[in-house]
Amino acid sequence: MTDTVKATASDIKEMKIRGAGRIARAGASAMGKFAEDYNGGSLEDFKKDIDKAKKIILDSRPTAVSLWNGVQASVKDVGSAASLGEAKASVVRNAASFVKMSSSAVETIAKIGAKRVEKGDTLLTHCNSSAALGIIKEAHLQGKDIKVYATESRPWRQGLLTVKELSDAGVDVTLIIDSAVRAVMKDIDKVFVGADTVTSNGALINKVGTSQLALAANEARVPFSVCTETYKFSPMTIFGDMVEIEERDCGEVVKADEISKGVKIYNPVFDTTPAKYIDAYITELGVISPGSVYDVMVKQLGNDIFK
Ligand code: RUB
Repeated sequence: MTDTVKATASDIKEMKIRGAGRIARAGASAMGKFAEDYNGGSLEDFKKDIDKAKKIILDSRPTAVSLWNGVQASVKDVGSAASLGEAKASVVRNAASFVKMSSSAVETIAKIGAKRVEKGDTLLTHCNSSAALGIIKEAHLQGKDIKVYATESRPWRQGLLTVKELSDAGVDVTLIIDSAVRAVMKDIDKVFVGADTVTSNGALINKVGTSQLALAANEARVPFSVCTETYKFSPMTIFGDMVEIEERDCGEVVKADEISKGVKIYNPVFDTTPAKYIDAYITELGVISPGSVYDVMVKQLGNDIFK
């Protein structure tokens, strides 16, 4: 197996590469590099080896379907290739086109979403989502004079990346601890978060804490929008598959010497926000309701999926 595949999987597992869009692009790029460097003998060997490479990448993080979709998009033509050369070329081509499509989707979402931000708005975001931050930075560039509250996002504290990115861009940003969300909600006009996976019934799986933020927004009648590329829509959920919520090591929450022996620690890193708390999905295809997610999925996959 190439070093790139193993190194990418390890970087994703250890969160050196993180965020649903980034891991999808990294996974696709690793598949492209694997195909480019492949010097095995036959098409049959390549098919077996690329399946192994795919598994290594997909096993790195279980929740974000973007990773699955990025890898799958890269290998989709291997099965129908007539020669080894054709199979390799298809993976290189498809991986590059996924990466290009993914980056351009984030730019389109920024343009579409910025229209939903009004002059003087105070926004709230959670964790570190490139799709959500794209919208916020675009609104700022358009001179909308916004303020942003960003959650710390324990235990990895991705909120520190968010406040750096926003303050570097010149945005007026305030860091809050995760439990301060309800305390600041009275000052918030709109919430923008990202997505790891979106299910066929319009529910959102995103960084743990997103669902309580959505509840607080709902109680205060603050619009809650999810900023997401449509490759974070999970086709498997149409067929009833559940989304696995990743649990990470308890050492990420607290050091062993900070806590009494025998105390259990539970560290789920994502949670599920039901569709009823979501006002809009802001995607590269436009602003859609949670109830339209299924239709978009089926349109993208084609009706053949039911055969
Ligand atoms: C990141 C997270 C982000 C989504 C969307 O979690 O939950 O909100 O991945 O990000 P983690 P993006 O840090 O555990 O990967 O919009 O960049 O794809």
